[in-house]
Amino acid sequence: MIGLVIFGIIALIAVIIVQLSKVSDLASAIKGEESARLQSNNRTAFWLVIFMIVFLVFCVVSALYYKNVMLGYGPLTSASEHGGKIDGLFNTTLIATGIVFVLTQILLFWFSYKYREQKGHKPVFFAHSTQLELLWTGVPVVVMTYLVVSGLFVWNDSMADVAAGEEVIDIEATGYQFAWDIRYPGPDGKIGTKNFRLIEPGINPLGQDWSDEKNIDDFMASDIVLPVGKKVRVSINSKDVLHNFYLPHFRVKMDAVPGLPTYFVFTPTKTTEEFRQQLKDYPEFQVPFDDIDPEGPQRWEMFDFELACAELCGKGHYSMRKVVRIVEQEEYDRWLADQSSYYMDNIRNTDDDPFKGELLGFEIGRRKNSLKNEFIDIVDSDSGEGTINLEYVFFDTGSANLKDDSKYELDNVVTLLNENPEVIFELGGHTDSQGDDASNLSLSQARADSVASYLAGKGISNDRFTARGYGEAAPVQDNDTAEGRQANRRTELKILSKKEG
Ligand SMILES: [Cu+2]
Repeated sequence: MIGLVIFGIIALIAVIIVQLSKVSDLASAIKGEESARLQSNNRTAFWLVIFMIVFLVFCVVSALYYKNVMLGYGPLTSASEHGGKIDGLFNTTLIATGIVFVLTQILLFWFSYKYREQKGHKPVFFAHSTQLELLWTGVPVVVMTYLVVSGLFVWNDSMADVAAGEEVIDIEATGYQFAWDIRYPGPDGKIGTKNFRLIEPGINPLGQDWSDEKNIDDFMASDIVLPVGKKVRVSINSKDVLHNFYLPHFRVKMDAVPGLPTYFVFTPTKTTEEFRQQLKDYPEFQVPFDDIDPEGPQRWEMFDFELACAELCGKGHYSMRKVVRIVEQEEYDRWLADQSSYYMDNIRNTDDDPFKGELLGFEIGRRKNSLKNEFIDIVDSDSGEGTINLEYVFFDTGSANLKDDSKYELDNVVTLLNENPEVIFELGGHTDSQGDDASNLSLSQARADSVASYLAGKGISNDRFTARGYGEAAPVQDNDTAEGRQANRRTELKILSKKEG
């Protein structure tokens, strides 16, 4: 509505100017041609100078007014290592073109004032001036050369790939209509291979090749979370049309091209929290985040870095937004530990799994870590006592023969016992309630003995432990269900206390 009123006012002013010029035409007819033309020239020349002043003041004032909401200035200075150089380049270009802009505007309007038609002034004509030609060719050549060369340096710097052996966090962004899939490499630090022929919506959205072990621990993240100060290499892909991976606050912008992976390497230098503190000091960000709730949080408090698609890729283009969180290293490590592998959650032991029924190195590593955590928690506790269920110790049915797979768990136990020589313990064998009590008791004793001899064979001293069969006497779950019975058939490592001295 206000816009309409302003437009109306401008239109009316234009009408008035046209009418005034008609009046002056009439006046010239009355007063005589020449003096009327001189008067009109004077007036036009005067207003041109006024226009120039108003225009230049408007340019400067509007630039200053909007400074704090433009990338690169005030609160929105770059949050990445190379970003400052790109901003610097923009500023150099702005200063160079700004000087030329102001000078040419002043000359343009001042000349039309100074050299307007006046009584007794005669124009001078000259066809050629070598000095002038040299000046207006030479100066732009020097300035342009400087801009292009310094631009090349910044370009090479910003677009450089990771050097061989350099530490980097590899992630992958795949754009499609209308979202991004963000894939992290998992604990092995390597992103698994993929093939578009393997893409199955809902089952294998990226076409990951499950026979590549690097894929096993890869996980998909809903937000992009990255540690501050670490180099990140984003590999950028598209599944359908052109998209563009744009992180405005980090001055990262790269096309996502179907069939042609691109990349961008950058290093975040400010955490989300630090950036909010940077915004906090500026009035533009001290306003309510939500106009409907003026008492609610302010804009700086709700700020998040974002990933946007900067290619108009279809009608859902606007929804290709993701939050980017930059955190301290400890928080990043905690977040990583909470993520779970796409393969383990969705593919493991299904018909799509080429390793169905096999034990994977990745799983062995996971078991090792969880056993270690349990063990350390008990040893570090006040009492120093507690029981660990050795989940991955298996026997042949009805026998005390250890299955081959058990060696992973038992070797982990040996390592922990060697690292903590003060620990003494009991090995407990347990069965379910099927079969008669006496044979269950003897089977459980035989199984505990079998684990004991394995440990002894690996050099764990006999005086640190005892082996005891409990038969069916100590169930942990109901023996009425198959799962309950399975849980009751178990081998336990009971840490009794720390050996004195
Ligand atoms: Cu897009």
